[in-house]
Amino acid sequence: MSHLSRRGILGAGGLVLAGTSMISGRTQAAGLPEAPSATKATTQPPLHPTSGPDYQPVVTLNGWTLPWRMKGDWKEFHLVAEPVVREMAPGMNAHLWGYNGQSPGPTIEAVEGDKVRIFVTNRLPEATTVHWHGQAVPNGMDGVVGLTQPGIPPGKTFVYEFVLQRSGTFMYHPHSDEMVQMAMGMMGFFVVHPRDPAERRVDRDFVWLLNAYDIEAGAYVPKVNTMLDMNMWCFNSRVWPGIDPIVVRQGDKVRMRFGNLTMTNHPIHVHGGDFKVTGTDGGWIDVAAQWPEVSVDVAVGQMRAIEFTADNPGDWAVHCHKSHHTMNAMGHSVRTYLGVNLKRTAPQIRKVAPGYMPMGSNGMGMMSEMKMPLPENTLPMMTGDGPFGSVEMGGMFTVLKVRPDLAAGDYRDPGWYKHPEGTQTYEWTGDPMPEPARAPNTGKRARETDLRVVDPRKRHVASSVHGHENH
Ligand SMILES: [Cu+2]
Repeated sequence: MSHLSRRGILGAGGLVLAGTSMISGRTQAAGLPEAPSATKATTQPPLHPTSGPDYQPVVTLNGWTLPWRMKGDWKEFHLVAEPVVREMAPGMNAHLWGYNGQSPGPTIEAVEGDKVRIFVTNRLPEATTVHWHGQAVPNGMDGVVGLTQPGIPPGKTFVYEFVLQRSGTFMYHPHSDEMVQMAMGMMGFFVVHPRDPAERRVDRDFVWLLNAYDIEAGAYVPKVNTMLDMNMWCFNSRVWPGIDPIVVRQGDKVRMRFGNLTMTNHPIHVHGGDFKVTGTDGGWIDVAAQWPEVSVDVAVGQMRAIEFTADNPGDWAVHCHKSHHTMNAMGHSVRTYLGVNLKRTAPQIRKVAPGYMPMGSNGMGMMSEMKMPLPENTLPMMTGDGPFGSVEMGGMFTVLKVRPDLAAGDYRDPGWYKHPEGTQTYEWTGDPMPEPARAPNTGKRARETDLRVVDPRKRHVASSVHGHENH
């Protein structure tokens, strides 16, 4: 917890403030709990319960868990909606809206049957509310502006009180100027543990939100009117290589929970083996009905929990399978030059576009190693180094690190996996290879392509280079 400024909250529950006594009714809520705030974007250690039923607390990827206090039999939390600066990866800060110093906000964690009282202070320039996504709450606690409550005006604090009806995976987010407030990063996870400590227990339980932003190169504030064409596809408002590794001990039973608050679906793919889908928005799936997968599609507004035993040591990629979602800031209008002889075409293009730099005719993998000048506060499109060079990824990507001999509760990055002898791909240096079998009737090999270079100011063909056969 070293990165958290606790500002008065001493532990995860059990703290009774001096000078207060049990009083009933509305005045029981008098005396706001302090609002702790996170200052670093690295993954914080889980917060073990110090009172009530035991549970295995969750680890919020590049995030943290909100401390609480007990007041009588109420578990009290304090969320502060406010502008924040979020480091999305080293080299890029986004100016977002969030809760308690970060976007996403801290994970709220409690136990089935708990009475929770959540104070929400609004330090935004406009009204907000909080909706407890998936929770069965009294209607007046549902947080829908205009429908179930007035907006919380700037500077005011509202109180939400409800009893947690079931265990499972939930989220929270505003239901007030939603398009702007969610595009600015206002959201968080809400995990409810079973009352029976043995029920559905795992050794490591990771949570993160799938979220996205459109932040122009060199800018800091997201364009809130973008619906789908985002350029920052995030796990918890972080992009690779800024996303921490998911560290587990070989043999551990592991759970990962995802919630999707973007406007498109994300098929989350986990390398290294298969898993079971064990939880959906509506709760836990009976063991007999859990289905095996290697990717789980998380639709808009959905939560999914997956579980597996980490029996395969190594560094395994965990990522969204939409390949545009494992990229950082990229220009979607860049043309495809695969197969184009840019050496011959580039001089023609430079006549109409001085300074034009030809690239992409052999694919774009090399771009991850090119040191191109970028605008301030802009990340390369694909980056992040592994032990064998650039990983050529960005966005929704991180690494599941399965290692033997970790201590329980040790989440520190163990470094890169050392492959045992004879277990890694290698270059063939033996006899020359015979011609491989090819699909029949394919005709001629692909033609090399040239470009017709058109000066848009003149609207006529400035130059044309004819294609030729590539023998
Ligand atoms: Cu995706």
